[in-house]
Amino acid sequence: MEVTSCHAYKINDSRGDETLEVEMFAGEFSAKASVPSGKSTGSREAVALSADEAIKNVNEVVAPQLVGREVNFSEIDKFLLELDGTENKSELGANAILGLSIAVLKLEAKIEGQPLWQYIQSLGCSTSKDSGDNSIRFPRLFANVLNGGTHADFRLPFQEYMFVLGNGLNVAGPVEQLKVLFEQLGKKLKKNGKEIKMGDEGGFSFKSDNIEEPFDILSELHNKLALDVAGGEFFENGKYRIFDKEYSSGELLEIYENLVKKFPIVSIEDPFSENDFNGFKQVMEKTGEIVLIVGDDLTTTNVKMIEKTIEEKMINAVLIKPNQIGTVTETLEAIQMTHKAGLKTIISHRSGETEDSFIADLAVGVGAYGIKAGAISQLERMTKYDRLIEIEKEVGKC
Ligand code: 2PG
Ligand code: MG
Repeated sequence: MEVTSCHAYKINDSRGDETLEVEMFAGEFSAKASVPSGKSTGSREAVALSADEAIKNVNEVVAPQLVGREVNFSEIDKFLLELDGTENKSELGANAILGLSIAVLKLEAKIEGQPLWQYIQSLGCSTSKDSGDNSIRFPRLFANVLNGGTHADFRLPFQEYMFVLGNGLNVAGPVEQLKVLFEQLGKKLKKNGKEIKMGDEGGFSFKSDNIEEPFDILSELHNKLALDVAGGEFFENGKYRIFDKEYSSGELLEIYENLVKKFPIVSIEDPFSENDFNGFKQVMEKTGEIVLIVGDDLTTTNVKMIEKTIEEKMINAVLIKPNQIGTVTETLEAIQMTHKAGLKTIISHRSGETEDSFIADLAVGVGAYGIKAGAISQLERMTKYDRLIEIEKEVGKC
């Protein structure tokens, strides 16, 4: 079937910032996709244009050339990359390209009459494929509960404090558990007399001048904690600044080693700034046996960086964000490369999210180890959890 029409228009994301939604048609079939945006971005990410520019590019540049083409996401991704012609997608905008890329994949799945996760699974990036095991895996929830860094007014030192829930076999149960834990955490913070604000990803944020305090609170409620440090956000002039004190990379490493000894931390994302390669190597050496060291700003869903950082033993897991790279094809290549190397993927939302639940289907479709979808308090995050639960039901019927 061929694309019969396609257009983009403006919507608002969870921060109230403008972004775009793309709608694509093929005969009686249609699909929509919208694009999130990040605040703590890596310098190697593909370039997003303003919503107005991206929409103009979809409607005036791409759409006229898209109509009449076969609904085939990998062919259309190739066409988009050629039309853009830049390394960082700055001509059409990575946001314009991603909206189109996801929309065409969704349309293709609809035409094939398959749920999106199943269609993605058939593309063959799943961890289970190589082992010959065809069972469906559900991602563990890396669920944000405390927000800090640039994602919150009260700047807790690290950007995201998460509970890790689930074991890869189911999802509705872990979501229920998360709801209970999130409520308990809210009550506990209030009882402790904390002034609470909501951060960008829907987690709580409070004032603290003690690095260990959030871990003390969280570890009383749950025994698997994850962190997104977003190390680049407090890196200035070669030093890491926490509570007005400066730390060298080595001193920050000691902080992590102590935290890992003292608290049930199972995963640390971006512990250092994106160019502090030595910091990553050191933390892997010291803690990589027991902790996931996850690349995000370091790797930016880019196969070149993933290859380099895996080879040089800087990470043992990769965060996957489709909008860091711009097309579904390249996102799947990044996932495939990570899985082939025997490492884990965590599929992630952005801090400015939309109601699009694509990452839930992607996570199940590729058999990702985890999903980072935010706190259980904003609609833009809930749509991902709700979609995972829906997929669990669909799997049951397969
Ligand atoms: C991150 C993300 C998402 P942002 O750093 O992992 O949690 O934040 O979208 O602001 O880059
Ligand atoms: Mg991150």
